[in-house]
Amino acid sequence: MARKKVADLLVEVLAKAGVRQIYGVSGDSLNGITDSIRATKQIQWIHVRHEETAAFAAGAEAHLTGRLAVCAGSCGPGNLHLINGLYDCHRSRVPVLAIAAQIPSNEIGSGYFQETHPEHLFAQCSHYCELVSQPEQMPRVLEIAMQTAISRRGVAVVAIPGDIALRDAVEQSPRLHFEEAQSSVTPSTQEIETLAKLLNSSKKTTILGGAGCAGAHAELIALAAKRKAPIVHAMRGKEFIEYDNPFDVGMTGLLGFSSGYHAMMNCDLLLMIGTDFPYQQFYPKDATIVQIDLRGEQIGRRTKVDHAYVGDAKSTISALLPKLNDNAFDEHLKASLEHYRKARKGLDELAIGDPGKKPIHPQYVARVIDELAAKDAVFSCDVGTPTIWTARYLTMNGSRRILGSFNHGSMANALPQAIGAQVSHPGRQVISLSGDGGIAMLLGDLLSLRQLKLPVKVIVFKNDALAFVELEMKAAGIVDFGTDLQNPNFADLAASAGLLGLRAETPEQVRPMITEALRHDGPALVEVLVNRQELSMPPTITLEQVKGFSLFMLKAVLSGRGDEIVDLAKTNLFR
Ligand SMILES: Cc1ncc(C[n+]2csc(CCOP(=O)(O)OP(=O)(O)O)c2C)c(N)n1
Repeated sequence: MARKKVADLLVEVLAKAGVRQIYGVSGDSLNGITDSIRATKQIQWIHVRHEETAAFAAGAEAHLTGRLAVCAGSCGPGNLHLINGLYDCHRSRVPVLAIAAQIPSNEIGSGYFQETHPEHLFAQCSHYCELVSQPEQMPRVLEIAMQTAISRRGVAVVAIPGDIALRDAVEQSPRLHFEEAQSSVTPSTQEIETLAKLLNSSKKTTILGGAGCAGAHAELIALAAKRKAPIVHAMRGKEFIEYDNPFDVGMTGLLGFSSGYHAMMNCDLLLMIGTDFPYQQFYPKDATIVQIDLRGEQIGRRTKVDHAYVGDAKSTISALLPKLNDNAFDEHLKASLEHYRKARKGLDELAIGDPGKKPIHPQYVARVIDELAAKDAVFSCDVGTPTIWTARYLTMNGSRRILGSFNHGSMANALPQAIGAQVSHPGRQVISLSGDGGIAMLLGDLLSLRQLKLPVKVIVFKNDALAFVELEMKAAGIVDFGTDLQNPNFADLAASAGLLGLRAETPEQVRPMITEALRHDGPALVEVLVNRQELSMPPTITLEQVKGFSLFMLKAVLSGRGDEIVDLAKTNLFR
């Protein structure tokens, strides 16, 4: 019988921990590991075209399953390409292990071909990054890496030279045999008492919830019901908070709209739960601010905080609920809900498909996707305007999921994340809302959809621009520059890559084409020619920004581009 190699042991440990696929691009220093993967039936090698895709895909899998996902890159450039995707995984706090193959161990430090130092390179985007320099370290280093990624939620990297992977294993089997910890964290009884008193004495509480509210939907709603508190959510909280929620008043911040903004600004107590919502200017100045977070280091990073509690959302709210009184004052809630109704109406009015009107409103495209998508669809949205349309027009229901690059904010995330979603959830409908800039940035992996037989549906919002940046420039009073995209016909391009390729030029074509794509038994891409000038500005506009807009208009008129002026009156988001 062939002797077990370090690479075999590595694959065995991963398989035993439930890893079913590894995303990556092969290369000499990885050959030992890919060869062990080939030899096992338990783990599939998911061959993508760019390592960044591999990292994003692993991150998507980890986000959807809550379990460890794995990506790999060969030495030097191969693992450098992982970095941006790993930053995204790390900042989104999803457990991902990266296997960074390294040059031959006896060449390290000599400036050898493709030499880099992964321990330094990955330091900022991982909780743990170690080099395996002899077989005796395995599987211990790998197991520590896995434990760290899972327990601290984030990235761990194992750098392993190709020659070490091919050496005989010293230990013969995995060392760790325990289930993942399922502990809960609750503030002390005294703290819960104080928190209850605070809440009971507030008439106008607003809740701001984030991804930390996952799994605490019922508790959150019960809390809001008792305290008649409107609930604002951050983008990463959308999939966990928005559905079946009579207290929902939408979002604030750069993606949000006026009702979320005003609910936060008009409260006397802001209760932040499981959120690291980043924009300081959207926090109230005069309200008492209470923050509950599982991670103490997170508290007070964004705003002044008057009272802080370390605990998870579910157990903290559960402990709190019996101590809360019913709030007799419901004016704040009523006003916030009414505001939301109006804001929602305004948003809905922007999502119409005026017959014959070109270019098409992107909001309409998002609305149609929302209406046609499966009840348990997984959506991914590119950074840029697709994230805004996702925030505003995709409806959650507790089964649907959303993937994005909401903390790291990297372009080109949607297609790679859709790949990870579809690989790990073969039976589910996966839809990528892609920008034309975003899809082009990792275009090579459109080819992966056919090669890997993944029936992902890609909807390209084709506005021939880096439109979000263009909008930022306008808001800052800068004439837009460097944002034009000269695009191919993405539908033809997709067709030549073996996908169903469709192109919607009029609103009338949007629904039938998206329907056809969703029904298609295989990957499909629909490019929709959408309006480049669609306004997607934040809920309040500061004086500075108004000035910016006027300045932009002036400059645009002076440079003969008056026709491109954004029609501010078109939106009622600023009310
Ligand atoms: C890797 C990376 N490069 C640049 C940016 C800055 N950026 C943010 S959104 C955006 C435009 C995205 O364009 P596109 O995908 O076409 O979407 P649109 O906003 O036009 O709908 C850019 C360039 C970024 N976030 N990430």
